[in-house]
Amino acid sequence: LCPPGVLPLWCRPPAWDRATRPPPSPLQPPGLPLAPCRSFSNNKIQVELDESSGVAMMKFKSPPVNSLSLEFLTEFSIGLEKLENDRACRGVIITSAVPKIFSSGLDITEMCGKNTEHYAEFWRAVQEMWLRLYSSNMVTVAAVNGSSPAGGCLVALSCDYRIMAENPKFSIGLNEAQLGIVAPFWFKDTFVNVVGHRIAERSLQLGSLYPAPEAHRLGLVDELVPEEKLLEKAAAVMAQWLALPDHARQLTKSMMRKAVLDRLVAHREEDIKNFTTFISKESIQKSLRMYMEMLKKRKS
Ligand code: CO8
Repeated sequence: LCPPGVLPLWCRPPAWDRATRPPPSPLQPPGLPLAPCRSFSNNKIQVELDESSGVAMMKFKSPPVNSLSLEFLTEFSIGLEKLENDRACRGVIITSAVPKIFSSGLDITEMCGKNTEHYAEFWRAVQEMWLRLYSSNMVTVAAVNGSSPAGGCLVALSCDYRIMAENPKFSIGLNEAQLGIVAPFWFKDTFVNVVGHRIAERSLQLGSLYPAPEAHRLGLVDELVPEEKLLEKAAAVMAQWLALPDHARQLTKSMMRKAVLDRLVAHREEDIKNFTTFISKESIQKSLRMYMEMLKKRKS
């Protein structure tokens, strides 16, 4: 049985089944063979797998801000599982179809004013997404083409390589402390594994969001490129990583990440309990409500 938040294979949306090849683009010169491409889509995420290169492009398309709702997380995990089990797929580039936003992180409305059963289901879906992404055998490249706070940053941190658009208006970081909440140990572990203990400790305590150039300086992202070159660069990096034999790269990745993954797997139920207890506190609910109001005020 699948845990709540993850749909069992037999009741997954038919849209995720093998789609027929899209009609030829009007730009495609007549007579030229089409690159074999399969696309899967739902109302949150679009995936296109180029079978000739073995690379999938996963685009978040949940406006206005690609917030990671229960539905989004469920579709994300399904998409990753589907690609993972597809022998034609060796790597995935994760990016956004929403201008200026990669992902605004966990959907705060899922953590506000709901009951404990809902919080538990939501948190299990967050864990599931991270476990799948962080442990993926595929090469995972984040093409961060917009702001990426908190859970959005976690998605990027969980990939093998991060390339960000060099726009200083785009920021990234684990800003949980600014919301009056605490990033769980596995967010922290993932962050430490990328930037090191000192930078992670300071950034987590201050809930720092870094503009792209600063994020690059700190090693939070590996490369900055002009936005229009982002996907081209991601494809080039992917080709470089895929040039190595899969088994050696996969075993190395597993060796580097296993301890952190095992820690959550061993404490999964306890982590869900901690989350539901923490998020149900009236003081925490109040902080989240105030934060949402601040977002709305800032807008008007
Ligand atoms: N969840 C839900 N709704 C959101 C979120 C979110 N994370 N982010 C933005 N929205 C909503 C806004 O409230 C607004 O709603 P409405 O249109 O109804 O007023 C709409 O999306 C558009 O937002 P903005 O107008 O702010 O859009 P901008 O393009 O100006 O800015 C930003 C986009 C930069 C993403 C901005 O919205 C922002 O900073 N959002 C907050 C991001 C954030 O702080 N996320 C943290 C979420 S918590 C998390 O991911 C980890 C939690 C770990 C849990 C640990 C617990 C123990």
